[in-house]
Amino acid sequence: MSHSFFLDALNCKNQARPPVWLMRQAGRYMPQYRAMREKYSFLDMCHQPELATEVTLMPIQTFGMDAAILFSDILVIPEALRVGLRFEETKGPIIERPLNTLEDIQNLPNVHIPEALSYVSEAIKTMLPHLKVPLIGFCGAPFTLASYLIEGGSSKTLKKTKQWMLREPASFHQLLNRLADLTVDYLKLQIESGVKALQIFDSWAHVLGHFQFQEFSLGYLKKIVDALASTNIPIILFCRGSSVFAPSLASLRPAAISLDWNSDLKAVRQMLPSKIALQGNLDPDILYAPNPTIRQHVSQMLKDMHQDPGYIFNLGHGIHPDTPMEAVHTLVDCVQNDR
Ligand code: 1CP
Repeated sequence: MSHSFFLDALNCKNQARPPVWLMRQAGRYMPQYRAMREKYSFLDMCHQPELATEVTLMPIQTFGMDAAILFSDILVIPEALRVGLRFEETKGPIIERPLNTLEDIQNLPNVHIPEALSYVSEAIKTMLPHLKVPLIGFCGAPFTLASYLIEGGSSKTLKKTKQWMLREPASFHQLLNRLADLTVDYLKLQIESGVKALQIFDSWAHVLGHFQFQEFSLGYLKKIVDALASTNIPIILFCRGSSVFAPSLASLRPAAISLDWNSDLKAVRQMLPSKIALQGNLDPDILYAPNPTIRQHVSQMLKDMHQDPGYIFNLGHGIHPDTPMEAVHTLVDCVQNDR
């Protein structure tokens, strides 16, 4: 692998232009991806190392981002717990046997992660020789995983999850603990297989109030970050809600915090310790705008973060499936060539 601006920025030592990659950069907005999905199911693409490799490489070959992200999903851990995961075209993920009671938690099978998720390890090892940029591994945060297991799929309000959390916090903690332990094993597997950085997605943390976040999310993120500290692999923490939770996230001393699009990058930078890198935070909707508007927003962010050695350009959340390809070309060109 050649010298990496991305890894330099994670160490807050980047002297060059900021690196750029995009959350969900491998996916449905790319015609090549949609063509592959005509032939294979999403889960087949996750399970088969050659297919996962092809999709991981797609955005790098097309746009030249400075980092690749493993093609997989946060829901592979629930799948390994044999709760009946499937993906439906219009509804997204569905869990056939969602958790309803403490007994359901206790009845979850004991899974040996290196065995159950060996296909992820194989995929990482298959793709590494083809990559000239660092590979980012990832997982979902325990709170976000718990929400899918309880809701049985996507939900806008997470009502069942919050009701369980508030009515029976002890059993909710049991579930979070279990998921945190599995996640540590899973991330260790990814590290041993060769990823160079990790991102933890707490995509549903924004439904939590301040004290709920401390109790039901942050403590488990800490457990994971602490368990991996000795590996020296940089960890990026992303929450929807990270604008609000940034000081709490910083208390865990991750390598980087990935910011949602609601706050002013410059202001958050001033609030964070200088040893923590900052990633983000363009509103993904801006990629629907005409090219000059995209350039104007990107340039403003580059100006705000000018010469910051720990800045990584990214969106404030995942790229939308109907984003025009040309908008992505414009964004990447603007960051890499500052024009
Ligand atoms: O660049 C990449 O695409 C990398 C691979 C990747 C990642 C990092 C995928 C592929 N999913 C994820 C993470 C992920 N998955 C998150 C966290 C990030 C985020 O908040 O955006 C979440 C919440 C999921 C769960 C999930 N998987 C959803 C969201 C549903 C909801 O509740 O809103 C969906 C639609 C999926 C399926 C999925 N995962 C990935 C892709 C490309 C797809 C689309 C599958 C398809 O129909 O082809």
